[in-house]
Amino acid sequence: MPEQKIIKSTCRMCHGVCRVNVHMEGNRVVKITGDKDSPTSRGYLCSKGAASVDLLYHPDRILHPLRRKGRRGENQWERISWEEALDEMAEKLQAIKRESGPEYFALTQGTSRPYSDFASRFAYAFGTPNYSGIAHVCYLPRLMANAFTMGTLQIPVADMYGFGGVTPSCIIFWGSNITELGAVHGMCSKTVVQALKKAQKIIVIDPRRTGVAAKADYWLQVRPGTDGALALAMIHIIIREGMIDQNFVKKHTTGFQALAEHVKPFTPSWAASVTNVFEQDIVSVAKTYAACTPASIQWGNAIDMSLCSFQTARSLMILRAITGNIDIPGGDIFWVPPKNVKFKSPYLSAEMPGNLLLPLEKYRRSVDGKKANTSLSLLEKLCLKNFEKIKNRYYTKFVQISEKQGAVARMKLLYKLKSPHYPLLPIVHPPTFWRSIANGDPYQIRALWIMGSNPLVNMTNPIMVSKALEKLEYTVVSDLFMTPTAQYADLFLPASTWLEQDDIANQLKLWCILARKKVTQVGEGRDDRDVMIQLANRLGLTKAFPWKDYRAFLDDMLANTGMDFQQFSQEGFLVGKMEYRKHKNNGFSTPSGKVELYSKSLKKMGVSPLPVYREPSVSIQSTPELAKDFPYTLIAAWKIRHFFHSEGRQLPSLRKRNPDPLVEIHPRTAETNNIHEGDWVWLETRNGRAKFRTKYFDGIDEKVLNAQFGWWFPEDKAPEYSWKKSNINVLFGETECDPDIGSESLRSTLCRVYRV
Ligand SMILES: Nc1nc2c(c(=O)[nH]1)N[C@H]1C(S)=C(S)[C@@H](COP(=O)(O)OP(=O)(O)OC[C@H]3O[C@@H](n4cnc5c(=O)[nH]c(N)nc54)[C@H](O)[C@@H]3O)O[C@H]1N2
Ligand SMILES: Nc1nc2c(c(=O)[nH]1)N[C@H]1C(S)=C(S)[C@@H](COP(=O)(O)OP(=O)(O)OC[C@H]3O[C@@H](n4cnc5c(=O)[nH]c(N)nc54)[C@H](O)[C@@H]3O)O[C@H]1N2
Ligand code: SF4
Ligand SMILES: [Mo]
Repeated sequence: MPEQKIIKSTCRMCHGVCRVNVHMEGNRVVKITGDKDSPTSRGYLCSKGAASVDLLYHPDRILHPLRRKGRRGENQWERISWEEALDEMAEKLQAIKRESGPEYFALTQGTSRPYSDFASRFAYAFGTPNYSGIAHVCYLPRLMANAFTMGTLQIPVADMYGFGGVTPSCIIFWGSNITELGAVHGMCSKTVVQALKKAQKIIVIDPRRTGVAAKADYWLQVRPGTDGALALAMIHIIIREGMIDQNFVKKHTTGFQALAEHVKPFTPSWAASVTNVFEQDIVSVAKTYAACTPASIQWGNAIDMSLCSFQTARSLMILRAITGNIDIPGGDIFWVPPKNVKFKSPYLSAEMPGNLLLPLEKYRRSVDGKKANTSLSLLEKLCLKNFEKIKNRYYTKFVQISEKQGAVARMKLLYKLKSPHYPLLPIVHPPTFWRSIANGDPYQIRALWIMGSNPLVNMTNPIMVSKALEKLEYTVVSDLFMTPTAQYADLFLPASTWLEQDDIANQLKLWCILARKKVTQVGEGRDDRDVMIQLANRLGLTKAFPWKDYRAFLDDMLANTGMDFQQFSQEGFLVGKMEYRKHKNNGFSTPSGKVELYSKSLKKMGVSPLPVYREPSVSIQSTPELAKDFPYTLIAAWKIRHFFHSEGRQLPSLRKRNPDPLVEIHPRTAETNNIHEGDWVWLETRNGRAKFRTKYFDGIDEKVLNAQFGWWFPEDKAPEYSWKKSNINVLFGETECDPDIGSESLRSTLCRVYRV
């Protein structure tokens, strides 16, 4: 019998926040259980965490680097060594740099995973501005809203842990489904559930009657995509009723008078007509939120996916500020990260994402910049040249400024350099990025590295993404499995799972870091960060990647704590010492030092300085003619409890819990359309259709449908694995985007439904 032992680690089957026990027999992982002593998760473990063992040993995992043989789509591969793979890749990239310029290489990544901090750093160090991802529909709108309102690249978090002795008296769940999903962006649902039990008032703003909504004091069933209108009306009511926190507003905000004037037209009756919520309910909810302190807003991804995602997030920041709920015990707080940990988060450290490694003039060559391909004036050239010269001196200064004065300074500089179409998006705008590759406009990107992402499934207009993938001369995909996207690769680099990885997990938790321990190794899967370091060595980028390997990087991160990784992993975690009301001594990191209800910086960048509402471009209200043919409002963003995005469809223990792609439909709507529970139906827009199985749900409006996101079928035939069959993104073509930050309206479009 091999030796049995338990190793403590940190799960990463989602963003990863739960501490777990990894049960070993010799070198073999046999089981995962929750860790009762965990400060973040208190023993919690979800179905995905438990399925980690299935993932680790899954027979379809790719365990060696592969080079494509034959034509794309033939699914013919040859196994090569890591040395060969990295040599080949380095050679290709060098050749492209030499022949065309570094910007002809691009890199795109998925949601935050351990490689994240390294991916942008790698792109910028190589010299390309063409770095893209999914942030425009995930987290970034909220992050930027705070940057321009309170000055830091850190979003306020509902004080569910209650380190100050109290948890929120009033909790608004605003477009968040965390209790169903398990964990979201560094917060574990168990903590949230415990805080909910203690709250006096619970308010849910959601088009669907979620589990929390069913027990809430108020459930506002908003029409999808209209949260911005509701938020403005709530500001209106709170100001009109004199329910603001006078003291906080006076001492710590600017622009209150302008705000008060601005929101006058946004009456509850106006909001009622936009959101389909009763006027009286809007008034009651606004008053309850303002009267019940401390109050917090547990906001979710729904805010990030509309045509006014940034503006709506701004309104929610303002609601928190005018009610004085900022950084107080039980309110919406800013975590204090553990002391002395370097690069604790790319958001807090200006250095880690590597923006400044990119020669400044290169920003102007990004494929989504208005100035891409235009030549610089003599004066501009001179400025940039001098800027480059003094960059080293300036660099330190810049890092200091952006860390002290916050995110705004950093954004403004980037904006100047890149002049992007979407002024608040620091990375290349994803839909524009894929369109650029498909059309060779403004120039033809030649090589692409797709790092942990499945854009054929997670991007709108996937048909165009597939055209772009065909256009590329050299594509590298780093992943755990062959996916529809990976089938376009010339080179496949196998990644390691979390059980094969040492790591300092800090995914946006900020108040603590957690140790993840490598417990075993299956095949040759390699940590993505090691791959980047090894490639950087071949490409002469060692200044940006001075570490021998990523273990050395982890040691470096901890260098000032007096521990190395080995010691830290024995401790398990390191927590920051929470402090509340930090603004009392430090003010806010905005140009004015206050919460900017009115933002001059935004005005200068051509963005509305006060929050506004925009109706979805395709909706019952904005396109009534179209609604005759496509009568249902579609939410195309149902994240699934048992899967992380497009992952996990291969894992039997998870797939059996959700074997088919689902759409929620009201039973009466089903009846009208001659549809029964469990039927396969087509959802269709002007752009395309996809197949789903119906699930009856009377907690949704009769005119609204809610479809799962992320589907492809690993069991179906390669190379397509039926990625078009039930891919909700096929219903989106060229789509209008939020003019401020570029997000698509994934929470609201129009469709029809009929039986297959
Ligand atoms: N199990 C699991 N966990 C995950 C993920 C996963 O794929 N699976 N993904 C992770 C990631 S990257 C993210 S971004 C988060 C997302 O997690 P959350 O931030 O919780 O967001 P969602 O679950 O997408 O949606 C939350 C709620 O928004 C509601 N909603 C839909 N449209 C609207 C609208 O227009 N207005 C309002 N107010 N509400 C609306 C939905 O009904 C749902 O209840 O989850 C993370 N955690
Ligand atoms: N219609 C619609 N579109 C959406 C959304 C929606 O709700 N509706 N949600 C959006 C949101 S919020 C997000 S965050 C994105 C998600 O987008 P992504 O984060 O790109 O998620 P996936 O599409 O699942 O692709 C992730 C791939 O990475 C692989 N992988 C997992 N771990 C690792 C690793 O450590 N290293 C490497 N190299 N590979 C790894 C997985 O096997 C998988 O193939 O989708 C967005 N797109
Ligand atoms: S919620 Fe996420 S981190 Fe926690 S057990 Fe589930 S998958 Fe793992
Ligand atoms: Mo996300």
